Amino acid sequence: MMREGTASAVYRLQYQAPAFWVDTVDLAFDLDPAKTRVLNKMRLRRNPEVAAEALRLDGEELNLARVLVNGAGTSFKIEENQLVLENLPEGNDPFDLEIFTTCAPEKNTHLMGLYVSNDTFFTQCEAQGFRRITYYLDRPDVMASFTVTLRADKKRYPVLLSNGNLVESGELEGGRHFAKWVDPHKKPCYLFALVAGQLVAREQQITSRAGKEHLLQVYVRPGDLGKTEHAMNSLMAAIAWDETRFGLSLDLDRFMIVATSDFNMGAMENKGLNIFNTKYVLASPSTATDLDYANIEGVVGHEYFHNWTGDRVTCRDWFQLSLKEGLTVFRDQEFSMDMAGSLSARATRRIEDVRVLRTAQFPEDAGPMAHPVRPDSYVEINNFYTVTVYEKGAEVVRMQRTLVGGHEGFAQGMKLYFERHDGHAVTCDDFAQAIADANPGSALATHLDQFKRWYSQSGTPCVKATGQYDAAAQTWTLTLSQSCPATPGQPGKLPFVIPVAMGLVAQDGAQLPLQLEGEATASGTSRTLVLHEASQSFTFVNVAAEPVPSLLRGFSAPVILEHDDSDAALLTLLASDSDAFNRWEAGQRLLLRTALNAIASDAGAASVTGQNALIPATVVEALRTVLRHPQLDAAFKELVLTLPSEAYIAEQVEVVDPQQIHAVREQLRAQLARELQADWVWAFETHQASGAYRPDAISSGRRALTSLALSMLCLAARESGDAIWPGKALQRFKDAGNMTDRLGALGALVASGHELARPALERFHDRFKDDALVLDKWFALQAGRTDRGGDVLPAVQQLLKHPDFNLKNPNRARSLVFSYCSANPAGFHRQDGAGYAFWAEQVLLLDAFNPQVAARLARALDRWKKLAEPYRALARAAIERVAAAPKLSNDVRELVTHALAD
Ligand code: B3K
Ligand code: ZN
Repeated sequence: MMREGTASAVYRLQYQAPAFWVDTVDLAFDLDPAKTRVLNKMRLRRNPEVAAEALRLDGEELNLARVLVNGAGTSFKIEENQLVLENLPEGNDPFDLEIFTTCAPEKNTHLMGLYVSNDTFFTQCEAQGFRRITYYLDRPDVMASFTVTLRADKKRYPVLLSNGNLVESGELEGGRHFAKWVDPHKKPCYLFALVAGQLVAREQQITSRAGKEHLLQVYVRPGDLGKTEHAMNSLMAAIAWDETRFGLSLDLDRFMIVATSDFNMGAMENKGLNIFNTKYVLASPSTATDLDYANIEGVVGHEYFHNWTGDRVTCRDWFQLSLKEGLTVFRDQEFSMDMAGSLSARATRRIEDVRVLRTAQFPEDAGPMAHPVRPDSYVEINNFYTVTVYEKGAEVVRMQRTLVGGHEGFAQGMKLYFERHDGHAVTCDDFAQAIADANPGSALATHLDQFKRWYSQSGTPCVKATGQYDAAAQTWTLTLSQSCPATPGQPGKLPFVIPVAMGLVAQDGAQLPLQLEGEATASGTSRTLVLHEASQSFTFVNVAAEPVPSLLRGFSAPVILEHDDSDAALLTLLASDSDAFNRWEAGQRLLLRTALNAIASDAGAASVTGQNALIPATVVEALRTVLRHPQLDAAFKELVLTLPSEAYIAEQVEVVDPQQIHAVREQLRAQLARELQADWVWAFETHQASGAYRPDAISSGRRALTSLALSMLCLAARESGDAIWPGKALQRFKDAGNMTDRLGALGALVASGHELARPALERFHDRFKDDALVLDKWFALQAGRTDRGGDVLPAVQQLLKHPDFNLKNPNRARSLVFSYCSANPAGFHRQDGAGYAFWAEQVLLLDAFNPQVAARLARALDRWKKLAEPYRALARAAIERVAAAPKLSNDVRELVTHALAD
């Protein structure tokens, strides 16, 4: 059902404390898919600090049967999804409120609130799903003690779970049974959860460093138990990590994870009862790739870390979402880095995180949905679970760590944050204040107010760097200037506080000791400059020869760095920078430069299979050196040898012709395939992983490099017409001992457009047709094809009719529709606009039953204004078609309204 009318915006500055507090909630559920009864008994009291007559409780799609105040009937009214009670007892004494409602979980296609998947009940309450379960003060600053009783048919729903501790369970009449759960911690209702169904669990008893016993459980459908080992290992590792790194221990006797195959997002951190998309739980070597294994570790860590950063200390209001999300992403990134081990494996993780930031968040910050890390207004909060709030938010936390001098100071800040705010709902300001207060005298404390502009100003700042060498004085002066483009609602910006980690590299590759003017001696070869004015200069002394600057090491701030180093300087960094991130970055900049030059001169207009040598020979040689390097990790090599994505290249040009960008990138790929052919053969043959599958950083790096080599060899074979490598790819596809290698080989065949791809795809389907997560990969691979001269749409249309396709399942929808619209620019941006028409159709179809998933898809055309004609006009028409639909959710309406705004 669609909400009627258009909801209005909510503003951060209009925050008001709740007029009532809820002390306790006692919920009793009689679970039935068609009609679930919910008895909600609350103890409330007035908030003496807020003068309000009426209690307004949120509720959506509920059937209200009874309202009692202190056991007696009372008058009430329903006003726009709120239950309004005006005749409440006077004074500040607590009173009892009992509300009896019913709802229909089996009809809940939004997958928000209480819903059914595979005859199992699940809930999703963040951000505002609890109001679809019962009338409540559905806001994160109302924290209450929850008691939950679940009653259901015992045979059909043998497992009954909710947050906290199981205090009682037993039989009821008529084949029913019950379980009563008490959560020892107060929580906002968005962290409430229940699960009921036929599930089995992998269990693990652990003793924490503090000496406490805990039971860990991972619940899945019968048959999937064998795929839960990695999730459980990840959970144990996350628990140990949080104790060691931050002194934060598990505060529950029992911690549960439950997997469901129908889920709008990745996972949810409900207190003690995390609910996960199966994609982030289930893994076996034969069905999951290295990426899946890494994602499971990251997401299990992320949700577990929320137990403190999110659950114990939560958000005052939803504008503060990054308080928990930015911080928790930062924590999961650090966890994954620590798990990766070696220095170079850590750098690999950092590169991957920065890639996400630059290919997804930077465009968001430059497009119609640009918003600050702490937004100022929203219509639908679900639209603000964005890469800005999450990934840029994590960078804002990372910069705070840098500005207090590193982990020690940051850990002190976290300690103070919990001392001050444990058990409370707070703001982003409270967080930054705690980190700064624990580090008096730090750059963060000195510039705190200005630093907080990272929370309030949207847009990606640009830092322009120029270096001036004075041979006579032996000084090198770096001038850094910052600016930030206008974004919707923010025409002008004030300077940010930008930590710029840097070093100087000699022409021969040596890392130079750094001594700033005024310093007595040189110290170290890397340091962090703090740029806080519009423009600042830093002079280094005792610099014997003109150095090559390595700026923004480790990507120390989420900015666009403009520095016109020569190719020679970038080649020096690629060969010798001690900072692995900047080493990679130097290679990417060389390749990007090549791509942009080719685009400017329209070299991509030549046929894709043409033999244009666009990449300078020196760069090809440097890449060969990296590929053949005896010390570098395979994972790092794979990142260096992978070209910047089409989406990233598109962000660097004023007017985007997606087909031209694709053609140019394909030319570059073909050139690397051709000119490094012997090296690819060598890489393929020498990096074969042997022995049993292990998802560690070293072995997954070897697999990544062999898969890249194989796809390059198949590409080169396409040009030369040789059949050996496609044949080898098919053989590898058949013989592979794990999904990473199998999918890598299949991907290489598909991308090269070889005729062997078709039977291989059929074989893959036959073998994995009963495994939903693997089938998702099968759909995604085909939707992402670019080998047909951009004509993949007919195949996508055909796949929509495939008996295994189901738009109602979010994972499946993502695997086909999103893979095509959001991850295949060459297939999607067609001269005839048919890709956009398809997009509009799918957005509207999805919106009719799942607005949240529809809204995600709606964002695929965010950057339409940047497109060249005819794409631009066709895209606009498609967005207008969606905007003109007679029925539209607030979710999608908010996005298309932004997209079409001037
Ligand atoms: N907090 C949830 C996301 C909820 C999304 C609601 N639309 C998952 C996470 O970030 O851990
Ligand atoms: Zn999160």
